[in-house]
Amino acid sequence: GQGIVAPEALLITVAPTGAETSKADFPQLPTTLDELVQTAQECEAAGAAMIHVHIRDDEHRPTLDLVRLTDTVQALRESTDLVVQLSTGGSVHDPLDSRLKVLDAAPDSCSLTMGTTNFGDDVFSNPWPFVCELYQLSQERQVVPEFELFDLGHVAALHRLLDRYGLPYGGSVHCDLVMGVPGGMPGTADALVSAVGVLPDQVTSWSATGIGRTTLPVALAALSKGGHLRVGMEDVLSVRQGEPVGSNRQLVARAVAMGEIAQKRPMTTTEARTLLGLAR
Ligand code: KMH
Ligand code: ZN
Repeated sequence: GQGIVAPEALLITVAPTGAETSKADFPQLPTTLDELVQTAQECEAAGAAMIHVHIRDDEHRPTLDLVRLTDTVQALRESTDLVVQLSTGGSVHDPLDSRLKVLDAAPDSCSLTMGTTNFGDDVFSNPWPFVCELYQLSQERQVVPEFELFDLGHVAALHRLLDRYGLPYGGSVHCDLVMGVPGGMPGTADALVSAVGVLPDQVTSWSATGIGRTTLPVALAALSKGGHLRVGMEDVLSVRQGEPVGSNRQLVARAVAMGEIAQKRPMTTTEARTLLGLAR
């Protein structure tokens, strides 16, 4: 009969830190392990189900130090039920071999960017042989990749990767459209619709995030196209013009509110594991 349809579940991923913003410029940025754990707990309580992690050293500089990464994965597992995704993107200065070693920290998931992109005044380097090596390593180590798509060419590369090497560990294919990076695809509804329209058939879920002022147009377009959301201080530092983000929890809460308007409820961590093909 007629009635209220149960809301669909919305995966909210929080990317609380990133590698680009300095602690000096933005003291609210979680850079220590304690701050990260507290942020993770707050964001889980607010409705996030996955965390995309970049870590910092004692001077708050981005690092891919393996001991720290391993400790971070363990601390997040002990203090939350979030799906733990480590960034293999690191910062634009990290060498490719350190980025491959991230998988030694045995996260649930890892980011895997599908091609090189201009990144502001820098270059975020992801040569095809590196993409293939990282992908095969993720299959071997049983880590679920999240394919980061900064450009339409990255979507073409994902077709090529899946055709050549088959499905990821777990059998699900989850992508994240990273839009509005200066040098990547624009953070607009038109670009999102174009990219989503040509995703490989194997894709089982996708999220989107818009950098900076593109965050809201991208989130609204993603919701209307049936996508999931990534939010956090890695991607945006203002909630509106002139108002700095106070906490990652605030951005997760806003994503939950947008989802509610779209009649979607935040996905639980257990549902997220099922979605991503993570046995646990
Ligand atoms: N920090 C950027 C250069 C990822 O985490 O995989 C790359 C990045 C993507 O943030
Ligand atoms: Zn990242």
